[in-house]
Amino acid sequence: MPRKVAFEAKIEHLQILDEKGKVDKSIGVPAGLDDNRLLEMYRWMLFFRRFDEKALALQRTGRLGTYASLIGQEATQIGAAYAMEEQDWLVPSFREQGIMMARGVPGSKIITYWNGDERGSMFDEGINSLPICVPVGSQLLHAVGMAMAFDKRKENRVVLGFIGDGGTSEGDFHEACNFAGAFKAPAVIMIQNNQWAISVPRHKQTASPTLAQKSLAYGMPGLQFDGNDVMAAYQATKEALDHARSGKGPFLLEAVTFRMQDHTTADDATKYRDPSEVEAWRPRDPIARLDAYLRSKKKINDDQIKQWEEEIAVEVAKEVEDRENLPHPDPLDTFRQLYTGEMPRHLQTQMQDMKENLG
Ligand SMILES: Cc1ncc(C[n+]2csc(CCOP(=O)(O)OP(=O)(O)O)c2C)c(N)n1
Ligand SMILES: [Mg+2]
Repeated sequence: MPRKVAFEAKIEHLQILDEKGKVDKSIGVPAGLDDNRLLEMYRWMLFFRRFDEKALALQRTGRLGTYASLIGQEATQIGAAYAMEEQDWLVPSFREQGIMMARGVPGSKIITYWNGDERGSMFDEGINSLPICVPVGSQLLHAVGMAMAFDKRKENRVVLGFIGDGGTSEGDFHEACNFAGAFKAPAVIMIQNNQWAISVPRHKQTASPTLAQKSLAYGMPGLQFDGNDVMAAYQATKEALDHARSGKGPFLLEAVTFRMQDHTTADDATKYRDPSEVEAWRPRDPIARLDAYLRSKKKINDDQIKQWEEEIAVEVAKEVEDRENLPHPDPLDTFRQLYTGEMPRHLQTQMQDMKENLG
């Protein structure tokens, strides 16, 4: 007996700028990305990379606790940053320092955070970003909850929440997606699929051929894009944010990218990852790709890059200096920063105890 189709769907993949830096003519450069903006985005990507290299060097010389590098993932983060509007909120995980900085979080805060200092989680009023979040997946519940609140208050804000490929196996991811779908929350969930979750490869994470298709179970659209293509990252995020902003509910994005470095400085990827895999991704480098495009249009040259490199070296050094010039934290802040409301009695007692022992 013939059966009716109960549900049918497909997941699209978007690429605009190919590995050689050529634009797909059938799509074209996204409206909203003129050459000047593309140059700004290039400079930011270079800044992210140099900032990360500096952070890795600080860690190796004992000046930084630990660090999670975004090298290889610059395009997704800057593309998404440019697609957001001023009033939108960013909810990062722990590898989103690029988009955080592009949204106004000072680099010194990122370094302060990774030094285990809570002042790295305190941002000035007007910076619409939550702090770094290490418990995998938990940040998306905050993201969707915030989006639901903005919706109830009729505020024109969309929340962009980030998660990794590994994070999609957490219950928190599914609960966040379910709430977002059921309540039509103005939220965009961005999965940065960098192919690895510490030592677990993407193919062992889930049997789903794509991560974007997880959207279907929660009644929201999903789109996969080339995460090393800055134009696709911008376009995909823009479409998703527009969708959420217009009251149609959430959107799930999957950026297909690659973690070029170790998971964090506490990891050694050579123990579980074949170096040939890293080499295979090198030609897909997001910065080189935009470089090739802008050179072909004669919008960039070696002199300009050299000037940026010099400026960026000074800017990165300034962020480190700002961090290292901070006065030592008060150990009692450990207690004070846990509660913005009233501190429970048992913690007050412990705090008093510590105060006396500190002398
Ligand atoms: C709830 C929880 N479980 C385990 C960890 C340890 N941990 C930190 S990052 C990570 C893997 C995350 O992989 P993915 O989501 O792909 O993000 P990526 O690190 O690749 O950016 C794990 C297991 C954690 N921080 N939180
Ligand atoms: Mg990952």
